[in-house]
Amino acid sequence: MLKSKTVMITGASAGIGAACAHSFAREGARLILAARREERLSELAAELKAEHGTDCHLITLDVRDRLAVDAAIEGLPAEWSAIDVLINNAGLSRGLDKVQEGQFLDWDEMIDTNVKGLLWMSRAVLPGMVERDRGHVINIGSVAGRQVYPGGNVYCATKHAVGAITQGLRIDLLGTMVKASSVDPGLVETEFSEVRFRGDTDRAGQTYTNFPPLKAEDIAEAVLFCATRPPHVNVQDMLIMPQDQAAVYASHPRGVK
Ligand code: NDP
Ligand code: 8X3
Repeated sequence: MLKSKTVMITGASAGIGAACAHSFAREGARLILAARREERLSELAAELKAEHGTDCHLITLDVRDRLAVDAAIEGLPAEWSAIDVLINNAGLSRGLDKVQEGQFLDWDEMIDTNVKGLLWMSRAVLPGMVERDRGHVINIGSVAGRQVYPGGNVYCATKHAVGAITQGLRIDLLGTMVKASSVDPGLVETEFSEVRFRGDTDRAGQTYTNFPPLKAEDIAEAVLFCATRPPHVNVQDMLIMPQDQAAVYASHPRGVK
């Protein structure tokens, strides 16, 4: 079903994005991989070529830069320009400050990446999908888009926005065969917490010691499931949690061996 389909993944240099690249490559897709860390993308593309013979087109891109996003999509070589699936995965959190103590630059970074970056990407790619009357935008939301936890304020707000944008997209795309989905993970062990705590690996590591977290591959397989339904089926949203995490503030402290 994905053989020779063109799939674009933002934030492909790590975590869930890189895992999606592996899953979609395994199924025969050709990949447009975007992120800021060029070297990581090159390493990933070399791995995918060796493992699956995957053709990759790499774009060094900061999704916060609207003009760069437009230029990247407009500048795609003809053989890469008809994107079948866009996975809006690039995202991050910064800190766990209370609003009354919040850092303006952290707020800017989360809102500009998680909300505006996702919108710039969608706005650039969707007209082509609508014109071709096929395509699929899959947004990586979060359980943080359904609940709010202490210190989560702005990050949770950005993920609530992702949920609203996906619902809005579904309505806007009615009458076309273009799909929109939101895949919302609970706790996944990636570089996410290292970024949130600005390289404090000890603190980041603590995030994943209470119970076995999800793996990036678990989410990649869910994204793949969404992307491989028949044309009349649109998985609108999907919440995937670790077995021991029932809600952002309700988990079972089983520990991790
Ligand atoms: P990682 O930190 O491992 O990966 C984040 C990816 O986003 C990196 O590839 C990074 O690439 C990219 N990225 C960040 N900012 C930008 C930017 N401005 N422009 C382009 N790319 C950017 O985290 P995850 O894999 O966990 O996160 C992926 C998504 O999953 C995020 O949207 C996150 O909110 C969401 N999520 C994560 C959960 C978790 O527990 N880990 C749970 C629920 C949702 P680079 O730095 O090279 O640009
Ligand atoms: C990331 C999951 O619960 O750490 O979206 O915010 S959480």
